[in-house]
Amino acid sequence: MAHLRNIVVLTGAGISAESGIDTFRDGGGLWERHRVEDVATPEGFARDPELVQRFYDMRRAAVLTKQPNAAHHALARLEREWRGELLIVTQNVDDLHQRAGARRVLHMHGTHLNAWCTACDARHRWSGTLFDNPPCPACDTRALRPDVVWFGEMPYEMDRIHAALRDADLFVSIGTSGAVYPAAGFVQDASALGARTLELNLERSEGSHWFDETRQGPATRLVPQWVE
Ligand code: BV8
Repeated sequence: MAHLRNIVVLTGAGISAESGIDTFRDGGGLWERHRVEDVATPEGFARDPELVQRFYDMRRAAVLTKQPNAAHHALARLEREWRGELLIVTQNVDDLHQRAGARRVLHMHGTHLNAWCTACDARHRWSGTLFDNPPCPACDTRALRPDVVWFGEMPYEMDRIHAALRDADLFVSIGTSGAVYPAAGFVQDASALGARTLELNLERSEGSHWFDETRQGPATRLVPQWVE
C-alpha cells in the first residue's frame, strides 16, 4: 500500500458478525424473522410504531453486550497510523468501530446510539428503550424514533461520501452483500473515478464482479491480513 494516499472503507453487517451481531441476509438473519416493510420503513413505523421500537430496542440492547472483534481493531489501528486520509463509511448502526478506537466513522444509515426527536429534530444519545414512548429530553414531546435510515429515506452525509470517493486511491468493501443502494453503488463510483477496488467478504456478493480484487473469508482473518 506504499503508493496509496487516500482510502475509503465501506463496512456492512458482516464485519460485526463475529462479534455476535446478526446480519440481515445470512441464514437466521434479521430479515428472516422480520419483514423489511414492517420494521425498516417509515410506513411500517407509522403502521405499528411499538413493533418497530421493540425491534430496535432489542437490537440496541444486544449491541451493548457485544465487543469489537479483530477486524474492527485492525481497521481502527490502520486509521490511527495511516499517513493519508482514511474514512470508514459504515452501513452498520452498531458502535463497534468507535469502541475499537476508530475516530473518523461515518454512519451513513444512522446509529443505535441515538434517538431522534421528529418534533424538534434533536438527536440524543440513547441506551434505554423507546417502545414506552418516552418524552424528548429537549422539547418534552413524545416523538422519539431510532436515529436510523429506513428504506426510502435519504442516507446521511452523501456529499461527504462522494467527496471522499473522488479523492480515493483505494476503495475497500468489508462484510456487505451489496444488496442496498446507494452503498452498493460506491464501488462503481470509486472505480469510475480511478480508485483500485478490493472486496473482503465471507463469500462472493452481489457486487463482487465490480471489484478489481475480491477475497473470501471471515473478516477477523482477512482484515488484519490486509492491514498488515
Ligand atoms: C434511498 C439501517 C433515496 C437500518 C438499512 C423503492 C423505493 C425507495 C427506495 C428504493 C426502492 N427501490 C430501491 C430503493 C433503494 C433502496 C434499496 O437499495 N433497496 C434494495 C432492497 C433494492 N435504498 C434505500 O431506500 C436507501 N435510500 O435510496 O433513498 C432517496 C432519494 C431522495 C430522497 C429520499 C430518499 C436507504 C437504505 C438504507 C436502509 N437501512 N439499515 C437498520 O439497520 O435496521 S439497510 C441494511 O441492509 C444495512 O444498513 C445495509 O445497507 C443493507 C445491506 O446489509 P449488509 O450490511 O450488507 O448485511 P447483509 O446481511 O445483507 O450481508 C452481510 C454480508 O456479510 C454478506 O455478504 C455475508 O457474506 C457477509 N459476512 C457474514 N459473516 C461474515 C461476512 N463477511 C466477513 N466476515 C464474516 N464473518
